[in-house]
Amino acid sequence: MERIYIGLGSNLAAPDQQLRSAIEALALLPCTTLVGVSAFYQSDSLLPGQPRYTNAVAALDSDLAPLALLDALQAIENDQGRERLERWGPRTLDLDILLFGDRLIDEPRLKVPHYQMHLRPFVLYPLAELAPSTLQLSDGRQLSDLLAACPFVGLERILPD
Ligand code: A4P
Ligand code: MG
Repeated sequence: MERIYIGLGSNLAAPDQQLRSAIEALALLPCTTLVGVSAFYQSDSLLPGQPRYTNAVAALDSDLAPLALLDALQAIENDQGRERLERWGPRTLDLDILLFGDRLIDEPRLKVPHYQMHLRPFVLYPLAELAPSTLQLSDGRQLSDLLAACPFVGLERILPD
């Protein structure tokens, strides 16, 4: 079993509902237990001119191998109507593997830790709700240091209903 953190994001087609559906799908993954889900956070898109995003983080314990998990996450994205038209385009659902136990993964299809998580308050703050404050990433960085360098700006925390 490894502890895995997944970043969820949506900015199309009722984003909060997309996240709730995705969380139900994560709970049904084989060889996997859904351990926790953060609050939901709304923020402006990193690209101007796109609808606002809702983001959250989920914690899983899983025996799936990393690429098997990635396949399963992409199947959930596709089930929820994800169309990949342009990189960083608006999407009904984006599921990113943020951390996978203490693994450093550098494969063509999968880089872990997620390459931009340290820049993204909508990833770090929900992650901090679930992870121990002393969490060390597999590349040696401390979550507390990343949080200190990433102000809580532009985020609106929404309690799930
Ligand atoms: N891939 C590599 N590493 C990973 C990983 N750790 N987890 C590969 C998941 N996938 C990973 O992803 C492209 C490819 O990345 C996948 O096929 C997989 O093999 P994608 O989801 O198809 O494309 P994308 O999401 O458009 O690209 P990317 O780089 O994942 O975009 P991001 O980083 O997700 O950014 N603003 C707000 N407020 N909130 C957001 O969530 N998200 C984006 C998109 C822009 N602005 C945003 C938000
Ligand atoms: Mg993505």
